[in-house]
Amino acid sequence: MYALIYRINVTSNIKKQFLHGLIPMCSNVFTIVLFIHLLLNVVMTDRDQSNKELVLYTQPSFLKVFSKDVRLFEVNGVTWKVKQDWNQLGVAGVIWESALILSRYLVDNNHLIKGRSVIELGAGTGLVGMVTATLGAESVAVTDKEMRMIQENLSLNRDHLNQSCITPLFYEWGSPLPLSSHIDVVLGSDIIYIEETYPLLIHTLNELCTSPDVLVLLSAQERYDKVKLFMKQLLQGGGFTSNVVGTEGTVRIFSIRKTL
Ligand SMILES: C[S@@+](CC[C@H](N)C(=O)[O-])C[C@H]1O[C@@H](n2cnc3c(N)ncnc32)[C@H](O)[C@@H]1O
Ligand SMILES: *[C@@H]1O[C@H](CO)[C@@H](O)[C@H](O)[C@H]1NC(C)=O
Ligand SMILES: CC(=O)N[C@H]1CO[C@H](CO)[C@@H](O)[C@@H]1O
Repeated sequence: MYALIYRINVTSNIKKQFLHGLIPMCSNVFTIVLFIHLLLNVVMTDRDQSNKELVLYTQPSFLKVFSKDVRLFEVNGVTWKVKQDWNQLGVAGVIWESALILSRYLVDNNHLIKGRSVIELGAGTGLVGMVTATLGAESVAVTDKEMRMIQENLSLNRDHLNQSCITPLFYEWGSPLPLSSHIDVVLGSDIIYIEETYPLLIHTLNELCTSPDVLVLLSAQERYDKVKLFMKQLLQGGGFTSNVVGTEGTVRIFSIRKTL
């Protein structure tokens, strides 16, 4: 109110001075806003370890494909739509080759899935879990610490899915399991990539594998020695055995079970 009365009373001379002062003032405000924006950007980028990891090993040629909004995949006679959101969600938002390869492996070996209770860890866009749900699984829990892509995708592909068979669940490795029911099969595609999470992931596998009957299938792209290191920790410290049951290009599928 005071400012309003002040403005009405200013003479044209003061008005001119006021306007001259306004331009530098605006540019100062702009500079401050820009600075805060940049600062936040640095803080946010630094906070997400997985985004940083990604930059190290992804070839630039991949990025072009990933930036497309919706990609179509033909698996098990169904055309799956997978929405990709590279900019907003980093690794959770793009579909990886190993997801396709694991999906196709499951289609070819659907006896491993039929009638089983399945959990997918680090599901990302949810393709593996969705394909699994069409192979006669009793139930499929698709889990990740980033849920938005899974949700969107389940709804994009709902025509192909039996809704009572597939459940999206928030789950971060190492934390208490998101479900109490017995699990027969654990799936994970391209989830071996952040060394700091290996002990958490191994802890989760230990919780899920209550006996050697529980089957774990992990697909992984060989990058540096990351996968080798994970397997070493899993076999030596974790009490598991592992066999390579499929290889396609640089992607391997590991069949893992708890030792007695
Ligand atoms: C490289 S992506 C693979 C996604 C998907 N499985 C695929 O193959 O397309 C790794 C996924 O693991 C998830 N992830 C990473 N760390 C996690 C953690 N500690 N707990 C749960 N999920 C995690 C990420 O959100 C991401 O979706
Ligand atoms: C959907 O899934 C549930 C739970 O696995 C199952 O009982 C039901 O028969 C399925 N429905 C169809 C149409 O396949
Ligand atoms: C099965 C399931 O939970 N589907 C979800 C897919 O995403 C939509 C929108 O985000 C949800 O409303 C559905 O519940």
